[in-house]
Amino acid sequence: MARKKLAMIGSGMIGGTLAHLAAMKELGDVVLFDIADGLPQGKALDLSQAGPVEGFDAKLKGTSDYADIAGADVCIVTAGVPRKDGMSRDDLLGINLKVMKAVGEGIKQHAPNAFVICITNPLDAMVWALREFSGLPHNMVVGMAGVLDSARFRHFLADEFNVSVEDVTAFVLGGHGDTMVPVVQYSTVAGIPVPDLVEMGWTTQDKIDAIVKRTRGGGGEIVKLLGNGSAFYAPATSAIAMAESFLKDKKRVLPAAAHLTGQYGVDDLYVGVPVVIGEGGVERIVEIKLDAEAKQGFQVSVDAVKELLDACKELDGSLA
Ligand code: A3D
Repeated sequence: MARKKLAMIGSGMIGGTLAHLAAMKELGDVVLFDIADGLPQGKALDLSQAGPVEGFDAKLKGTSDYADIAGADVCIVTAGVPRKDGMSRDDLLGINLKVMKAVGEGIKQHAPNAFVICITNPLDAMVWALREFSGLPHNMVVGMAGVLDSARFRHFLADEFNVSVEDVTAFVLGGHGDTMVPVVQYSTVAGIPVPDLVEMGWTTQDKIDAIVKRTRGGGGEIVKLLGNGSAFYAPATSAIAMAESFLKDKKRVLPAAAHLTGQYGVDDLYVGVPVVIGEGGVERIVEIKLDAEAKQGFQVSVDAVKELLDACKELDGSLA
């Protein structure tokens, strides 16, 4: 069986970590693409030299030529500029929209059958624009945010309850940003919903509210600490989980920014919802029942995404 091929479009902090994880997991051969000359080549060579130590067999190639991504099974897009302290994700819009155009055209030409995972911020707008520029089917283009946001929520909950992260599940819906909606009613410890755990005296509502707030600001907290750049380990791991579900047809149920066509009352927007990812890309959108509070939060989030799309359409007439 031929090895799979993964193309990391953008070889910065997340791109390099993605390549490292993909190689360590032997998901396939890896192409690191970037416009910064030398960076993808340097990282590819460095990672290749980790192979003999770790014992992974993956060919890694660094390039600035889109022709090298030809035939990729998966493309993970981090190309663009990350958020700096004091900068909102939305400030990135103008710069990264142009990057999505170049990347979308590159994928369209060289890897039109790939499953494409977008990470570039502002996520929900960039994944929509990338899909438009690439012309790929909607089910083959998805945004990574929910796996990361729910991992942050799970980490904080596991810490609070002093239990294994493995036994904590959490759902975060809506756009990636300050309006995301961590859904407490669907978050559990070994199947026990968090509201029941509050009743059982495991924690207090105030503490859960504080965790929800910290989850929403999870990206910003790390940006502030790092001082230069944004989170990269957990974002990369999250995208690799999505890629793996596609490559191995695992059919995992993961929160992701998916194209909605009427689900949750939303049409032609990418918003974070639970989806099934398998060999067919996004194979199913899971429409869960939300309580009134989550519904309202979801709507605020959807409105924020809509606003960003309007801004994109204004910036690039071809998207209108
Ligand atoms: P960084 O280390 O700066 O890497 C970005 C790379 O993109 C750089 O190496 C650039 O040279 C490269 N690049 C710029 N323009 C192009 C282009 N036209 N074609 C190819 N490559 C290009 O950033 P990072 O890896 O830390 O973050 C990447 C993106 O992910 C940023 O937009 C972040 O805001 C975003 N991000 C999203 C999440 C989500 O949860 C959605 C989390 C963390 C970061």
